[in-house]
Amino acid sequence: MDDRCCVLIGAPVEAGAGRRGCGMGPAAYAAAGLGEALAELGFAVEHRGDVVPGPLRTVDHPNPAIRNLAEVAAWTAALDEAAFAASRDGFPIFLGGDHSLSAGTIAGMSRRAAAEGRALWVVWLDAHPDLHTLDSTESGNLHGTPMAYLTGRPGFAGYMPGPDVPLKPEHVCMIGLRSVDPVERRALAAGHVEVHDMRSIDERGIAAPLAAFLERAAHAGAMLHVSLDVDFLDPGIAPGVGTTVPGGATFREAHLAMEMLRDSGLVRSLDLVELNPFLDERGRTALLMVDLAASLMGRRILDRPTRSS
Ligand code: HAR
Ligand code: MN
Ligand code: MN
Ligand code: MN
Repeated sequence: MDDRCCVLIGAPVEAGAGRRGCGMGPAAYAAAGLGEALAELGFAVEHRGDVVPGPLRTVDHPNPAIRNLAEVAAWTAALDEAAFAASRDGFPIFLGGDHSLSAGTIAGMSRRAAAEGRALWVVWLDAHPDLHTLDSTESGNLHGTPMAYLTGRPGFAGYMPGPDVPLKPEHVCMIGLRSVDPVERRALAAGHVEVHDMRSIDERGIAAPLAAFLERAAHAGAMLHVSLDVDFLDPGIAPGVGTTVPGGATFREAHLAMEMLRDSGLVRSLDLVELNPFLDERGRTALLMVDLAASLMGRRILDRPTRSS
């Protein structure tokens, strides 16, 4: 793997979200200058274009609420392959698209880690744990399910393609939670996922819990994946998302998390998810996500371009 090469992979999936618009994400990241920002940091940037999902296999599920299961399953299989392949060549950045895409990208990265004799660990930055199963989702929006799929909760077999190498819940750290459904709360209480909700960030800050998780990951020789959902951020700074939840991370909390993740040296891949350009205001959410990605990829605070507003 060439660690000075960045592979940009479009994942314009919106079948998992409750509203349209996430499919425009990859174009918005291009317009917001993601490629240029990475090149400025010294990366060779490979634009691999948009992943194309395979043919739909119609799958009926007894839960009548579920929407677009065949589409999400097809995206998951294609993104699993794309992630496994891209991570051989460089550092993949997956440009969403709604959060259902992480079912594929993280499964593919988990296979990559296994191929290198390591385990994949995940930092999940989100207002939501996305821990619904196909049986428990009431909204039927499958972007609320990838973490259940990835950690091997029951009920996905026969409907979804994998995952070949499930994540261990104790290798997952969720930061920023503030919208958790009762079923998800029970799953978190019974499981071993590390959770730092916004109450805990308010009280302790973001640095201490993240540093502790990164130390645990480093000690284990982990390969780390970061999944950044726009709604991790406070809607006041990131309005371009379909599921705004008040009380999210601030500008500096988010940048500090990216800077610390960078300094860990463990991160091998990144999802940028849930950007909805149709709901954005003059590109500000897209620009902020690009800015955060640049921090994760090594832009230091004193190198930031100055901006007046
Ligand atoms: N838990 C809710 C549901 O299942 C909301 C899920 C929203 N998920 C995202 N990604 N926007 O985090 O419908
Ligand atoms: Mn999410
Ligand atoms: Mn979310
Ligand atoms: Mn372990």
